[in-house]
Amino acid sequence: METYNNVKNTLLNINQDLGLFIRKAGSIDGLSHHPLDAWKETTTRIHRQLAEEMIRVAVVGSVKSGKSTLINALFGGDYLKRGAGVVTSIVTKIRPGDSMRARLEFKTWDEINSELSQALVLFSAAHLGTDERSFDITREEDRTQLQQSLSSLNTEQLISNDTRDPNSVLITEYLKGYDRVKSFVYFEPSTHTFEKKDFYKQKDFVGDESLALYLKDVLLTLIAPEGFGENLEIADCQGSDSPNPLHLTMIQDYLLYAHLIIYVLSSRTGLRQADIKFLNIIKKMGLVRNIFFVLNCDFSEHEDLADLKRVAGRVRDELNMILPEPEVFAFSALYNLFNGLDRKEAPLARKDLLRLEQWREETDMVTFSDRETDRFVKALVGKISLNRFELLVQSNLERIFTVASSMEDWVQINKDLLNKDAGEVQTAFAEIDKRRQASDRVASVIKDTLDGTTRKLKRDLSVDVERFFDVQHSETIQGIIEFIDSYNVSIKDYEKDLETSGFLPTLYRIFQALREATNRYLAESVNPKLVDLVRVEEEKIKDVFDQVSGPYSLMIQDALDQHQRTMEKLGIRVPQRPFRRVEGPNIAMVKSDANLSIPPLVTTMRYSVRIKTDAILRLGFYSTLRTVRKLFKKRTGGELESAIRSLEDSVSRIKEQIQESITAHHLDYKENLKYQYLFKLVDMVSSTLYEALVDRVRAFTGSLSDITGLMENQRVARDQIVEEFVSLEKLVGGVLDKVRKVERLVGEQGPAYSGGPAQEMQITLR
Ligand SMILES: Nc1nc2c(ncn2[C@@H]2O[C@H](COP(=O)(O)OP(=O)(O)O)[C@@H](O)[C@H]2O)c(=O)[nH]1
Ligand SMILES: [Mg+2]
Repeated sequence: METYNNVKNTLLNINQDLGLFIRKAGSIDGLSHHPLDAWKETTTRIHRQLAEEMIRVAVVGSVKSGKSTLINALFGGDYLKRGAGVVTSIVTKIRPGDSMRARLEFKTWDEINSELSQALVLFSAAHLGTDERSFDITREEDRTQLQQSLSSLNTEQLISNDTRDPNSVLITEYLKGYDRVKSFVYFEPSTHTFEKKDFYKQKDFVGDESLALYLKDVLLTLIAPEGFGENLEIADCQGSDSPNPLHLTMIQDYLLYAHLIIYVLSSRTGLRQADIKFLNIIKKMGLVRNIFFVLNCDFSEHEDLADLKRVAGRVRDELNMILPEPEVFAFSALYNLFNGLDRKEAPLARKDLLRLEQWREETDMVTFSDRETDRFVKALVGKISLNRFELLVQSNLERIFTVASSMEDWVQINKDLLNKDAGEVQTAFAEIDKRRQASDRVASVIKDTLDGTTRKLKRDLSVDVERFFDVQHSETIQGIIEFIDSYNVSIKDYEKDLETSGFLPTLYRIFQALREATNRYLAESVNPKLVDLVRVEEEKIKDVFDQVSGPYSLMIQDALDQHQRTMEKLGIRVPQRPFRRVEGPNIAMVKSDANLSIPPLVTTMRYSVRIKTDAILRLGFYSTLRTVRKLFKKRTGGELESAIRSLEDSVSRIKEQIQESITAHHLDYKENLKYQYLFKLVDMVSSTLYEALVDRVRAFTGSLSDITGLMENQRVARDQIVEEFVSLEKLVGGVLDKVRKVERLVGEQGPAYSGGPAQEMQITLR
């Protein structure tokens, strides 16, 4: 066996044979399509799984740690923008393919407007001096007005605590990019593909904040080094340390589906506070099992190899305190990238070439880095292969085997029946009909009890979910409420703002600070708990169905034994093969088959839309906005005091508003989680198990009665039909041979695969 791709292609090939079988069998006149339809559905699913299912690798780490550089080095070219910024932290996905392409998906105008309206909560009131109304960026008037109010703000108003107010940054960038991007954006989702010589234009797009902001998704297709294979997605996830908690949440959403995390650290900085925080979040989300750490070594930063090793040792020790036995690889991604390009004789910028030459002289460090790079690539490819085998090959091989064996039985039974005379057939039918009734009963018992199990399970899950989201008693929801309550807004700090900017802008700024802090709390404390809840519930689902699949399996085995005996008695030869226990369905597989995913975590942050500005501004102060400013100029002590009191009052109303809208929003999330995810998953797992069980007996008894018609009506054509069955028999026999061959290969190679195939790879990483 060469690589995973060969196995995959063989499986696809076998699956095609199964499809051919179904088509041929379907063309035999007078046959019922009953078992055929079920097989067809299965083969379609297998095809989709094999062709589309991705192994996902998430590359994460602080800004400028070298994520993009590492991915570039892996793919051997400067494809991703290095040193990109932080306003937009879009997840860039890279998949191997046969040509270079960049597919940019744009947000819709509605999505953009909704994002802007969230940023504009209280902003308009504070800066436009007008009432809130829904903002529409496509209206020139709205843009002009917003632009004017932005430029009327002084720098002091835009910068708080040394950082620019993230919402005005967002608004500014959106306005800045509008003209250049408007021809790409529509009310419907739209994409644009850059390819061939235009490929690199994507870098201008992604690298420019004001354009990148309009992007929803970026997918690059790159020619991968041999050995990477297909079905692979590597994601450049920037933003784990972004000041905007929404970015962190976007990464969390990706991590939920990642099979492997590559965590990049820079040797210039080592492990930083932001890393520790993020790693703890990953840990809370239950995702620490598959992490590789890359310590991206800057050769220029280290005196000598000993120094580099010291840093590596320290990082390892520090990581060890967060998670057990971290796998750390220390090498220079930029050196690998430059070196790879240089060896491919790709032109390097003069400055880069000079750096490369300088680094090459550091032979100790280069040798060390090369060794570590090899070790990393081997581990990476090994991990990917292992995942592929577990996720794609093993379970699909099992499915293919089940379908093929059923087909084999079905052909055998039909063929033998066709060779009997009318009397014998009559007897056979009477017997088989009895068997069919018996297995129908088994099937319906299974169905009923499974339905019962499903209902009870849903009730249990519902109780857990309700408890998690309960407004009064849930630790999580109460945690949010308490967090907001205890968030200390020291009005004193805002006195100066009050004087310079006036009442509403100050209120706006307090609101911003509070909302950012709340979002951060949601991202860091609530989302991990939510993910953990889902994991626990999925485990529950798995356990329940694992438990019931045992007894059901026995029932099926029993029914099958009886079928076998009946068939033998009737002189129908059915291939003997050992009974394979029907296992509880693989949850990951069911999820992917049904395209199920939990409601995105980012949606938990869209509560702002519910905030009622007028409730915050209800105070008479609002109407006297302009006079207030004047009053401050006079600095009458009593008036300042009353303004401060009003501010305090408004802050508590802001808090209430945020609390209310978050609570309401979480109720929505809860409903979605239950009905759109968990319940659907339960139903899918249940029906998958049912199908798997009943499939086993279907070949024996499924719609055999139809063959009576076939034989009576078409006695003349009988020989021809027998021939068709013989050819089907050959086809399915061939399939089973191939399946056994692949099984042997996988059996031999499977476990060794974790370290095996790297030798076959010609990754040009260095
Ligand atoms: N000197 C040096 N610079 C590096 C190295 N790796 C990355 N860089 C530079 O550091 C900057 C940030 O790297 P980038 O890959 O964009 O980081 P990201 O934000 O994590 O994607 C870029 O300008 C890179 O060229 C390295 O090993 N040595
Ligand atoms: Mg980057």
